[in-house]
Amino acid sequence: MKRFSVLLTVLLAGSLLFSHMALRAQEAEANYNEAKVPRYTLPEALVCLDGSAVADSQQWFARRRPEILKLFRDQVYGHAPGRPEDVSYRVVESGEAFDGLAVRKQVEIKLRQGGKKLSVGLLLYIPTERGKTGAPAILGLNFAGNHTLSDDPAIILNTNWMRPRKDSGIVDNRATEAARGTSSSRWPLETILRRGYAVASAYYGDIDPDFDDGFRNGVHALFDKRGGGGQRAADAWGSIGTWAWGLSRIMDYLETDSDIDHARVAVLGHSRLGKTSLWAGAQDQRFAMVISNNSGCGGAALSRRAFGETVARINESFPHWFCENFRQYDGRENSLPVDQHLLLSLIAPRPVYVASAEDDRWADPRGEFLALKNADPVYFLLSGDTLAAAAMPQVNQPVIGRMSYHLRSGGHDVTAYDWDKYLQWADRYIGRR
Ligand code: GTR
Repeated sequence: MKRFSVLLTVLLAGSLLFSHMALRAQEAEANYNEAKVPRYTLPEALVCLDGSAVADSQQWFARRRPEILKLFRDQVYGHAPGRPEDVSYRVVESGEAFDGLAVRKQVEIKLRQGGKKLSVGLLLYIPTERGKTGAPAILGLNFAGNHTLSDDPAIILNTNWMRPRKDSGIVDNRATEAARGTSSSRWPLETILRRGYAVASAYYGDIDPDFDDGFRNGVHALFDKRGGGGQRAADAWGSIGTWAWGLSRIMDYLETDSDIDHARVAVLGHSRLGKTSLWAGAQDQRFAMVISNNSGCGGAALSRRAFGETVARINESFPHWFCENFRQYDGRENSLPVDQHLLLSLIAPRPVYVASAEDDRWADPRGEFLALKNADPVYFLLSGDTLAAAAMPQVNQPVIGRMSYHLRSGGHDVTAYDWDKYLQWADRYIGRR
């Protein structure tokens, strides 16, 4: 038995190393040359599929918005179910945190469907000083367990499968004490709390473990229906769809918690979780604001530019992220009926923040900027606001407004700089009252 598990660990480490090397090789051979970006025409945000123009917000919300949402569901992320048959919430732990700055609450969200169940562990820090309607909150999933956000010893160690962390050489797929606080640079909790915001986070693997298992584990197990021959529908949800759905289930809980002002919740995510926060914000209008940190391909970046990571590459490396239909567009981005400017348009008129990093060419910073810029017509129609920059701004010159953008110096990460800008922006719309 022991020998077997040693063998398994060696095999897992070997295959991880191999996939890591394969990924690096892909990154090296991708196109980073602006002159080689193919010619493309973006689908128009304000023209319906039948060719009629959208003239006002009523037509946008009644016709064009549902049409675009359906296209993303059919062709990109897949369709998600509604709320499960049964949901229950249990506060499993609470206490004072950070010398009285906040209250910590850990809530078990139990979802049941078709005789099966799934638990999501929500970690909440709520500022002690908050208004009558509760605190505004920033909600985001995390990559490696709630216990990695802070070295607060009261945070429950997650017992689910953990994605091995190539950056730190950890191939262990179980949470360990040693991992406490290892993501704290990405979650400056005390700074956020001092500014008056609550933080809500859950481990994304609680909703769906991030590996390709044929869509059998996580929340897929609760809902997936297979047709003849065990086939899934070509528009059945992938993992990004499940994580976004999980954010909405957390929002269901926040609506019941009077310590939180659920009308003032911003959803944030980095990288694959940035793709997730955009898709969650696009579908669920209860999210007051949406932040995409370095979300790249399948997130804020225009697919048609095929710069850095492409549709074909992402589908090959992460076959479980999108729906099966998305593969039709491998190398055929021009035939996609949508592009990511339309995903951002679905968030309008709610404030949206797209952030890129200069050295994160794999995520195509210019493509992220251009997607946001091309959401201008919808934002203008609904709010009168547009992105206050005609061309891509210089490094570390943020453009802040209802539509916000920055290109930070440095690489693929969430840093103090990013948070500083997000909080400045959030203060304008959902800040302290
Ligand atoms: C990369 C992937 C990106 C991004 C990133 C992450 O390997 O190619 O699309 O999602 O992972 O989530 O860290």
